[in-house]
Amino acid sequence: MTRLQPLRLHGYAVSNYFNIAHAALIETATPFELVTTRASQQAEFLAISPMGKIPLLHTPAGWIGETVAILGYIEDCLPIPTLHAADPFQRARERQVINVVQLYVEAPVRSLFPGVFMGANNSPVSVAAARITLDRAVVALRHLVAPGPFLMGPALSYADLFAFYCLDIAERVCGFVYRRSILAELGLQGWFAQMAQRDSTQTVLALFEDAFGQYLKEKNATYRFRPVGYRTRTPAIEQRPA
Ligand SMILES: N[C@@H](CCC(=O)N[C@@H](CS)C(=O)NCC(=O)O)C(=O)O
Repeated sequence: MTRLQPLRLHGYAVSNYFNIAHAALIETATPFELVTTRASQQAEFLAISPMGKIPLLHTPAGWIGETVAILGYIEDCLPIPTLHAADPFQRARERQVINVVQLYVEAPVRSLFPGVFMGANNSPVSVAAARITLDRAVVALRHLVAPGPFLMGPALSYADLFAFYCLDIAERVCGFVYRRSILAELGLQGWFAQMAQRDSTQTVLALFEDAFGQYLKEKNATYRFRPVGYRTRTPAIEQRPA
């Protein structure tokens, strides 16, 4: 498909979902612009993002929300399969991993954001409930992924991008709440360290570190953040204000 104007990715770099979509655009060499946009429940925003969430992709045909749908669109616009395997079975397995990470790692961890990143408290009930789902997800992911060197084999896939940004946030939350390392339990520290070296990751996480430090201050968060010092390595991208 030919596009006359670049795609515009709306959101901001505190969001792990925005960061997945940003990394996918870089990794697929898709031309794009970033537009800083905060999630909102205002009617005007709900008209383009019905759940009031970020990220959002503005395409010549209209708006797309939900990261999985955004990744699907990016991939479908490419001339050849790039970050999904060509083989239908392998592709389905990649999507299986993405779903497991989204529903059974990211969602329970997100339920704990208030007490970690937002200056509030998590009830013992929510801490215990999240742990049950996380424990099951760890067992599931041990069955599903084996770095070789990427999660699904020799090639980078959307499963790697999705898992990287969700496990990054999960590692922070699980360390803080449970004093446990989900990466260690999954045996994924080596994979994670390799992923962190990619140019796309460095670029995305450089923006994350700036935005996240500011966000935690705004929220008076209990979580203490030590920036790693990621540096933008890919060519400058136009960033428009909201
Ligand atoms: N399922 C959505 C989740 C997106 C999401 O939760 N985004 C967060 C930021 S990381 C958000 O917009 N939160 C605001 C809200 O939930 O009101 C996706 O895949 O894009």
